[in-house]
Amino acid sequence: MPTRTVITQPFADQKPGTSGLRKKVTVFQQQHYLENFVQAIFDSIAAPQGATLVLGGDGRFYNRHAIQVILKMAAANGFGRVMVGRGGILSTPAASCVIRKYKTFGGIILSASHNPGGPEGDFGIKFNSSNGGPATETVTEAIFAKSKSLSQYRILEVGDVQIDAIGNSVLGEMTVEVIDPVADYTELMKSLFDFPAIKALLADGFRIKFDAMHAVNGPYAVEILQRMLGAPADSLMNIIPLEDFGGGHPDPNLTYAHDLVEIMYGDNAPDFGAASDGDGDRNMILGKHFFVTPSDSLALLAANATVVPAYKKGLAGVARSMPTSAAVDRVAQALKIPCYETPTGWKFFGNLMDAGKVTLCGEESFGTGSDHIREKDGLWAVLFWLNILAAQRMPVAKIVYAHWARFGRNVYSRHDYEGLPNEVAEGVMSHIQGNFSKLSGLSFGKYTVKYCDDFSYTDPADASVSAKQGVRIIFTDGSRIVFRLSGTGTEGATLRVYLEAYDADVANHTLDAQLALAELIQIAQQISELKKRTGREQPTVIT
Ligand code: VG1
Ligand code: CO
Repeated sequence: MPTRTVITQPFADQKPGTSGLRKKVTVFQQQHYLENFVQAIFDSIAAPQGATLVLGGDGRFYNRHAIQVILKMAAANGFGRVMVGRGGILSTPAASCVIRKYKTFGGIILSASHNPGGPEGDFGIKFNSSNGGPATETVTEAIFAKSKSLSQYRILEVGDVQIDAIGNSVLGEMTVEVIDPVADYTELMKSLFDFPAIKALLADGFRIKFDAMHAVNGPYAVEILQRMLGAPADSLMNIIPLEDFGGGHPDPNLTYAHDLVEIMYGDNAPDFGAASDGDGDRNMILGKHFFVTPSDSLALLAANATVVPAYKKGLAGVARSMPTSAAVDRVAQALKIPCYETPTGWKFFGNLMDAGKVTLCGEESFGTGSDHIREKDGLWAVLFWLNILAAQRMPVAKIVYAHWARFGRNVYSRHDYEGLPNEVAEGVMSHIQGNFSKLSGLSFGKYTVKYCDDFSYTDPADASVSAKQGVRIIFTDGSRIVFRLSGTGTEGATLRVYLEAYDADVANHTLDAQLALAELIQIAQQISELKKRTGREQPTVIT
């Protein structure tokens, strides 16, 4: 079959962000745009002739087209086999699972995660290495450098390959193997958790509600929660994956998962509620009339890990991203295990896990995971919670209160200012950075600034340095304000303000995080001149 070498011009804007290249679908639809980036990946990863690649995505608009392009390019670039999820579908955690299980060279995941989909929405692509995790900073930099100098790409000139039935077909010298997107992941989950205990919990009338948000996790949830664990059909909602997620924003938080939130805060609310995002790697956990912050969730999973068969021997260590609250640090201290602080994005956890330093990790942005794969994992977190609930047989809120009573509470909130002009957002950041020396030692009411800095991280595995990962203002009592610019947005800039205060005496204080953090929110405004500089009175999203 003829391989065509296409002469092309490089694009200047293919810099991968927090997790891969994310752009508007219309940007990806430019001639050669997708092909260039795929060739930049292939040129940077030095795959041996005949290597195996895993390929799949969250099923959003443009997924099917991109799958065909990548298959034809993989064949023209010397790959021997591509394992593709049926229909081009693989959740991010399932892709990570398949890459590891079959010891493949790596994989390409098509997703813009929690960003909206559809012709006017977003698309994304990223390369994961043989450990199943997002490519390291070094590889990502190489891909970006290559994308800026690329002058040609190779593609097979053939018709489309069938991807809707399980089995093998041939593309040039390459085998296309269509796999069941759910089976390997399901088997892994079964090996980690106490399925009989969870099944018994559900059989005893414990009611759950899982919202797949019309995204990729629908079929996974049907198989695991409904078919294997026996949850009644009405425990699941929005389970049919749609190319535009039903017009919604597949981001499991209190703002965008409002259907579920209404149910969980309504009359006759179920005992447990959860949602996951576009590509299935995020999770939101709710109890009856109760929201568990992701930072607390991570801490709680760590504190209770030994009830889960896979973690019954304890944890090697834990890790959290810098903006994530220090709740898990307190658990690590009590368990006498190490706790690592990394920049935002999952790629940094993978190296710690490969080195055996960390078993559990998480981020404030509704991401939790463990060393079973090298991505965060939405359904895994749901099963972890159900396993704990099956063991403790207490309401979600009670479990969280008991945790706070033991460890104290890291009251936490994130305020996002979306769609700001780039120069305004950067102006806020440099204004704060310019005032570091003036801020140190300054007192604002009961809060005194201990120090401020720009977070920088040296990866213990490859010694790569990631600088300017967010501005931290740390107070003498351990409270923190963090300012950071998002690396996943596709329109203007998103400024994230992370607020955290430690409360040792939870029983006597308000549950309402916004109230409890009111003073810190004021200080954040004052330090950043946010209102004046952005003209915004309120954040776009509060989580
Ligand atoms: C956001 C989150 C970050 C997460 C990333 C990818 O990044 O804050 O914690 O790792 O999304 O998540 P940023 O740069 O916009 O803050 V997902 O579910 O897109 O893979
Ligand atoms: Co995601």
